[in-house]
Amino acid sequence: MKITLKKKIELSNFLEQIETNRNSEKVINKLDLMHSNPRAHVIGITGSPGVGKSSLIDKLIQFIRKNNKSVGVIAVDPSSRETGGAILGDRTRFLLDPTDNNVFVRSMASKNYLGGISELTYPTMITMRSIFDYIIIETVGVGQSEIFIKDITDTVVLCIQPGSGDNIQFMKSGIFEIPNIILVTKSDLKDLSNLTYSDLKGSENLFEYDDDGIEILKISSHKSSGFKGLFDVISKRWGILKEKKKIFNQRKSQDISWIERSIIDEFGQKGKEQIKDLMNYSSNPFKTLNELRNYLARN
Ligand SMILES: Nc1nc2c(ncn2[C@@H]2O[C@H](COP(=O)(O)OP(=O)(O)O)[C@@H](O)[C@H]2O)c(=O)[nH]1
Ligand SMILES: [Mg+2]
Repeated sequence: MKITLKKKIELSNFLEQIETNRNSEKVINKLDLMHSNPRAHVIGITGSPGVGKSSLIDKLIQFIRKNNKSVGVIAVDPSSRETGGAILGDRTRFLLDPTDNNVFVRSMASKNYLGGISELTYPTMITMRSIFDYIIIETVGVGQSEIFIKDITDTVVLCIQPGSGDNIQFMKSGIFEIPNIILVTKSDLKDLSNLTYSDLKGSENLFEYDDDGIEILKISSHKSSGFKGLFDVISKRWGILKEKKKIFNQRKSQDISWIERSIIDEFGQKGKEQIKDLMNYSSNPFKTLNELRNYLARN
């Protein structure tokens, strides 16, 4: 599907409305409508700062566009604790063609929302998911945000810096239960990346946590190598998710997590306890959350 300039402007405007007027009935209804019309495969890219996530996404954008598909990118910046501002270094890293309507990038600061992911990430993702063929969400791997990326994406890609202690550290923290795909980045650094790759391959059995297993690949953004392989793996996974209807259940439990996190964020753990028996979610997460919020505000 080709995206027109008009559509892109509409999208921008609606994302502004989400930021300024998230609890209005109009916005809630529109969000639920978009939620029930998903289109994209949502891919999360995470890993330590400097591992090469943004460079990789830049290449992925080009790859997707060459295949005539559309892509939306959400870059979540960790806010600096002191200033509350985002480190918006990523914005400039993507080499975008300003006349191409089939690419759309949104940067957001993570503020203090639980898990380091902005409270706006979920509604932004839902909106963009109904429009583009692919959504890519970049988050810095800082402990908890890795866990929460799983709550807003269909597929998690964890990037590992060659020669770093990343793999050992991740394994200790149990973060190897999170990714579906592990990428050793900067594979142009041959010796280091080969070493890290074989380390990971050697421990593969430790992180085959579900029946679909995990894919481990090497990639270089500088050499543009490994992207076809990555894309094949992404497509294969999408096929499995859809065929087994796993995607439906996975997204439904993500909706529930988001509702609960939003309640905790606003009303604390006590709020979550109060709504425990009221939670009977099937569809319309935004309306559901709004009703629960109204209930808690009254009680
Ligand atoms: N050698 C090499 N360096 C890379 C590659 N990809 C990224 N880098 C470098 O790694 C640094 C961090 O890259 P960036 O994409 O900003 O990482 P991010 O913080 O994870 O988003 C930059 O200096 C990049 O030039 C690669 O494929 N090979
Ligand atoms: Mg980056």
